[in-house]
Amino acid sequence: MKIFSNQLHHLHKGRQEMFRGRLVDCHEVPQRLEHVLSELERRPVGELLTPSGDLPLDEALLRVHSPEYLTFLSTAWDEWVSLSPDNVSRDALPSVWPLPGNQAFRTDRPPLNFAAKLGQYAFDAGTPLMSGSWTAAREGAACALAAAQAVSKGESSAVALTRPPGHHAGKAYMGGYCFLNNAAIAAQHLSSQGLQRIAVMDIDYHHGNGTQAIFDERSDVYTVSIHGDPQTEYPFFLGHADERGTGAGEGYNLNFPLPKGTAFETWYDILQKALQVIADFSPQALVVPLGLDTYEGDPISGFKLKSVHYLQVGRALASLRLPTVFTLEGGYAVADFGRNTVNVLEGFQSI
Ligand code: OKP
Ligand code: ZN
Repeated sequence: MKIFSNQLHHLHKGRQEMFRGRLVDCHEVPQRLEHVLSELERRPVGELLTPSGDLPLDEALLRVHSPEYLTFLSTAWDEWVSLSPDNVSRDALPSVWPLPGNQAFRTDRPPLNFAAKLGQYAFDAGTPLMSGSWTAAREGAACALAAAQAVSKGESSAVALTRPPGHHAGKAYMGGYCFLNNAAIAAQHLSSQGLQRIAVMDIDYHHGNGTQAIFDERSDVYTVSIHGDPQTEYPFFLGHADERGTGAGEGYNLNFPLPKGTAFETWYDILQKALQVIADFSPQALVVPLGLDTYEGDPISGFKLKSVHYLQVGRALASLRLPTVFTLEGGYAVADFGRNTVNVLEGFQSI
């Protein structure tokens, strides 16, 4: 198992996020990844690597995200600072949005104002954009691309230790701590290399709205997600069981929303069901957006999995016997995050 990481993730270190009506310290912190790396030192499950500098990263990003959005991300920090020199010590958070639907604000006249632009490209106020966000997100995406490349060249599994996470980011939007959709970048790379059927099994606590939306109209990438019911859980506006895909993609998305408070036994039954659906699709590869925020100790989530259960989760994923790419998503019980992540990988390797 090849494991890709990059120390440049440290460049993304948001200060505060809007959470339950006030600004609180960010949950998605650099120490998360340091805990994974130190646990991997204690319990090596694979070869630790840094992505090579000559990956075709720009092409890979453009196959998933719009050029306008990528330009926005790459210039946002400079634009923010150019508004006022004081902004150097402040993160950018959106505060105004073109609410869609009946109220129909105009989106045909792209705003010049930076706060308005941020509202155009971000769907929540929980995702601070700071000086290093673009570089860190890009290097995270490079890990995802390198992992997908390793698998497409014959490696049986590879892990991208991505931070910031990615599964909430859409073709042209950021949100939920995510900027670039690492899992989609990995899946798209496998597709571009000629695979005709790829499955995505998202096991983060939160619905992978970005990944679902990116592949919504495609029948060659089957997206499956088990998550907290969006009626009560973030991201609220997507992730219901009746979302089965659109057009040619109809039948190639499947959501398993579960109530907040769900414990391992119920969750694991659903995982088995989801994996059977994936097996019936007979994919040639699997991408797993791996969130560890299903953990009982997670401060912002509501499932009740215990550390030991993650070994079993890894074994269940491995039972599909598919070339597999993992991307790292959520998990905010920081001190236990390394153990839980490596438990999944160790369980996976044991099969
Ligand atoms: C990212 B990932 C609710 C605020 C929720 C966003 C959670 C993002 C989770 N008031 N904040 O899927 O772990
Ligand atoms: Zn999550």
